[in-house]
Amino acid sequence: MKRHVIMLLLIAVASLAAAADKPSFHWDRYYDQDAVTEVLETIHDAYPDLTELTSLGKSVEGRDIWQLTITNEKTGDHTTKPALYADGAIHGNEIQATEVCLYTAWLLCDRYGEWDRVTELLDRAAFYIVPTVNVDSRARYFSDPQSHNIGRTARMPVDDDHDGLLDEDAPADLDGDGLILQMRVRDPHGTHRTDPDDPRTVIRVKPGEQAEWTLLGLEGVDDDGDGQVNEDGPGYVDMNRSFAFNWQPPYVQSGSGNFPLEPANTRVVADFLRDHPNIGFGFAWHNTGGMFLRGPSSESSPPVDPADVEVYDWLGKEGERTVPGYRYLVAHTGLYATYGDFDEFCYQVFGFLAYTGELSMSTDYAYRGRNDEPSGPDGTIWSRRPTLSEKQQFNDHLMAGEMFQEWTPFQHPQYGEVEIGGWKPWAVRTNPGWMLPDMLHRNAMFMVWTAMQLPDVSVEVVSTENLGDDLWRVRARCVNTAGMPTLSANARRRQLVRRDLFTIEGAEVLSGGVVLNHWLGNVETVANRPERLETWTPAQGARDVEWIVRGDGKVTVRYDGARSGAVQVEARLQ
Ligand SMILES: [Ca+2]
Ligand SMILES: [Ca+2]
Ligand SMILES: [Ca+2]
Ligand SMILES: [Ca+2]
Ligand SMILES: [Zn+2]
Repeated sequence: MKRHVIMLLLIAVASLAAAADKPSFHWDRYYDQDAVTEVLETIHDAYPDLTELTSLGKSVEGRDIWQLTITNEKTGDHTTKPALYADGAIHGNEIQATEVCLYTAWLLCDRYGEWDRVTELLDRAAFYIVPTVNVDSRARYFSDPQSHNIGRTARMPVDDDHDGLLDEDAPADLDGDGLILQMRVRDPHGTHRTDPDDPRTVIRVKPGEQAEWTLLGLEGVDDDGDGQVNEDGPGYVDMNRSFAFNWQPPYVQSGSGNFPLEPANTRVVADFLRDHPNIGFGFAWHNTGGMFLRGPSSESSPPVDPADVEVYDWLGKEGERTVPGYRYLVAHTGLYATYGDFDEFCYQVFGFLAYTGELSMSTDYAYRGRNDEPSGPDGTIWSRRPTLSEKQQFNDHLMAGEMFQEWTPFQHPQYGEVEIGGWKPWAVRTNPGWMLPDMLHRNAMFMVWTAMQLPDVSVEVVSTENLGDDLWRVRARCVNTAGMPTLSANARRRQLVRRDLFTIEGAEVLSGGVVLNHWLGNVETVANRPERLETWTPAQGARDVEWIVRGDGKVTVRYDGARSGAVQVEARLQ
C-alpha cells in the first residue's frame, strides 16, 4: 500500500518535472537575431528526438541562416516523410515573420504527445523551418537606427543611382533618437496640410486648399553633394525577386540583382528546396496586408493548373477562416506583379504549391465600435482601412501615444528649418507586441492544418487470384486519405519530380498496369518493366494496380513516392 503511494507520488513528481522542463517563451515580444538563435537552441536542446538544428550556410554578411527540422525521428528519417517548408523574413524589416516560424516550431514540439493531431502529424510528416532568411537586415533592424521600411533587401552593395559610387547616400538618424522618421518643411506652395481632425497628421491638399508642407521623405542629408537625398542606401537586391523562375533584370523588376539566385541567402534556400524533394507545400512569411498569395505572379507567368487551383482555393478558404480578415489572392491580379518570387519558383520549378503569407493588416489598428461606420468597400469590416486620424486614436487609446513621434524642429544642412516626426516602427508593418500571440497562433495553426493535408498513403493487397498452376493475378491499392494528391498536377504534367513507384517483388512479373476501372477489370498494361509501375494517387482517393505473376511464395508490394513516403505490404501466393 505504502509502496503504491510512493510510486504514484514519484510518477506525479516525474510528470511535473517533465512539464517544468518544457521551455516556454514570451510570445508578446520580438526576438533579435541573437535571441532567435537562443530560442532555436533551447527548443533543440529540449526536444533532441524531435528536432535537428543546422545552419544552411552563411549570409551575405556572414551570419548563420538557421534551419530547424521537426519530426519524430523514431518513426523515420525526415527525408522519407512528406514535408512542409516554411521560412520568414526574406525581407529583413518584415520581422514578425520570424516569430511565426519560431512559434510554430515551439507549438509543434510543446504539443507533441499532448495533442493527438500534432503527435500523429510529427509521426508521419516533417516540418522544415527557416525562421529568418534575411538574417543581416533583420539583425540590423534591432541594432541600427530603425525605420519600418529600411532593411528589406540583401546587404549587397549596389549603385542605385549609377554614379559610380556604392551605397554612398543612405537615410540617417539626424536627431540621434535611434529612429529614422519623416522630414517635412514648411511650404505654402507644397502638397500637404495639417489634418483638421488631428494636428499630428498631414493630408494631401485638394484643389482650392492652402498647402502648408512639403514632405521630404526619410531623415537624411545629401551625403555626396549630387543634389539628391537618400538616393543610394545600403544594398538593393531584393531576395524575393531573385528566385530562378521568370526572373527579370532590374530594368523590369527593381532589385532583382545581376542574375537569379545571386544573394547567398536566396541560393541556400533554393539549394535546400532542391535537396528535399519530399517537400509538398511551402510558406514564405512576410508583412504586410493580411494575405495568402499564390501565383501566377505576373501577366507573363504560366497559368496554375486548374487541378492545383482547386487545392489552392480549398486551402486558401481555410486560411481566410483561420485568420479572420486575411484574404486569399492571386498575386498579380489581387496585389501586383512580381518576377522571380518564392512561391512561383516552388510551384513552377519543383512542382509543389506554396503561399506567400502577408502578416498584419491595417484593420489591426481599428478604433471603432459597432455603431460606427461598420464596413469597407466590399461590405466587410476588413476592407475598411482606418483613416490616419483614426489610427491616431488607436495610438492614443491603446498605445498611450507612443506609436507616433511628435513633429520636432531640426536645422537641416541643406533644407534649413525642417521638422522630423512620424510613425515609429511597431506602428507600420509590424504590430505592437501585445497583438502578436493571437496572430502567431492563427497562422501557425493554418500551417499545421495545411501540413495535415500532405499526402497520407497506405498500401494493401486487395486480392490474389490463382489463374492455374503458379500463375497469379495480384491486385493492390494505394489509398491517400489526405487533401493533397501525392503529386501536384503541375509536377505530373511537367515531370518536375519523379513519379511514384508501385512495385512488386518476389515473383516473376509477366504483365502489369494501372487499373482504370476495377469493376469492369480494365487495366492499362505497360510494355516495359511491369514490376515497376509509375503513377500517382489522387487526394482522398485510391490508385489500383494489377499484376500477372508467376510464383508461389511471398511477394512484397510497395508504394514509394517522393512526396508521400514509402509504404509496403506482404502477401502470400496461396
Ligand atoms: Ca551610387
Ligand atoms: Ca545601394
Ligand atoms: Ca546624394
Ligand atoms: Ca549619389
Ligand atoms: Zn515582403
